[in-house]
Amino acid sequence: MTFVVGLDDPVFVAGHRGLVGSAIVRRLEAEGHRNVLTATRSELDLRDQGAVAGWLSANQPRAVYLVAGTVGGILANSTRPAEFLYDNLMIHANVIEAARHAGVERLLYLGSSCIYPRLADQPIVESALLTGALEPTNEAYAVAKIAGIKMCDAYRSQYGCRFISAMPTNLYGPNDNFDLRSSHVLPALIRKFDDARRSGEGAVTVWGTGTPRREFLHVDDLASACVFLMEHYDQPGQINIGYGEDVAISDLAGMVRDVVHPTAEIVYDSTKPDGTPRKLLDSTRLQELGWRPSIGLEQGVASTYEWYLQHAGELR
Ligand code: GFB
Repeated sequence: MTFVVGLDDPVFVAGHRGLVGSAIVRRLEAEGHRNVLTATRSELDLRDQGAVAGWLSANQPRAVYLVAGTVGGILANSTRPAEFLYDNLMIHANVIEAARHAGVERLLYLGSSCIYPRLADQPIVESALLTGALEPTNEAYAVAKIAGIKMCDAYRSQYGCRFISAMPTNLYGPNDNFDLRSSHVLPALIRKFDDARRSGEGAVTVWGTGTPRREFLHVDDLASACVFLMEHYDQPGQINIGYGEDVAISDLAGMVRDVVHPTAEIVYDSTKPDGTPRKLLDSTRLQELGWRPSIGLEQGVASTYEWYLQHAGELR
């Protein structure tokens, strides 16, 4: 049941400017794909139903990577729930419906590990979906993401669309968001330690208690998993994409400190939320299909910091 996407076949990456979309474009181009379709936000607002329908009908992609969305870290999620719900629901609904009408043969929809219950058994298996209450700090985003999974499944069962859903763990890498108001923890820590190093500051503040555990996957590994799944996976329900190990936020902070500003002291701000205590994915199903990650966290932190140093000027 391998799905072969020819090197000249049109493939649409929705969300190509983001962390994930840019990595998928890099991956497809590295594999020799010559017809990767993209559209900037000013060219195509994915929340605009008519525009999305027109664009897909005109461009006729064979395959779609639906990796666009309004995303952010714990603070952005908890303070902008309306945007996280509206933008993501509209984007998923518009692209999935337009893909059906345009006769798209395969679509990969990307969610997030926050779809699982806050206190799910660890590591989290796919069948834990909708078995318990969500983490309040990201409930809006999770509800939108769950709706996307259910849309793919509903379009598969009612219309026969071969649309799949994949749920990645926490991601990081080049083209991440380093804005401290909206970023995830790993780019935030790189930025905070680098700012402190540059200004001669001796202490760096880490939000929460440092005890929550998170699993981090480099986005180049994620892109390789997405391309692999597009070609080798065709089932309803979501499939997890994880690294296989997690670390405490305090361990991550120590790791970033050692790379960026080794003499800095770490201070915890427990007035900031911890979020979910742990979310380690069980990625057995993906491993059984034959995919494995290749970039370890220490190596990934070091290379992401290198990228940040090269681009810090543009990001400030
Ligand atoms: O990465 P993060 O924002 O998202 O936070 P979640 C992970 C942990 O790192 C939390 C702590 O316990 C934060 O309190 N942390 C420490 C920090 N210092 C910082 C900092 O400077 N910035 C940030 N952002 N965190 C998000 C969800 O949850 O993960 C989304 O809100 C999505 O919906 C995404 O699922 C993958 O892992 O808590």
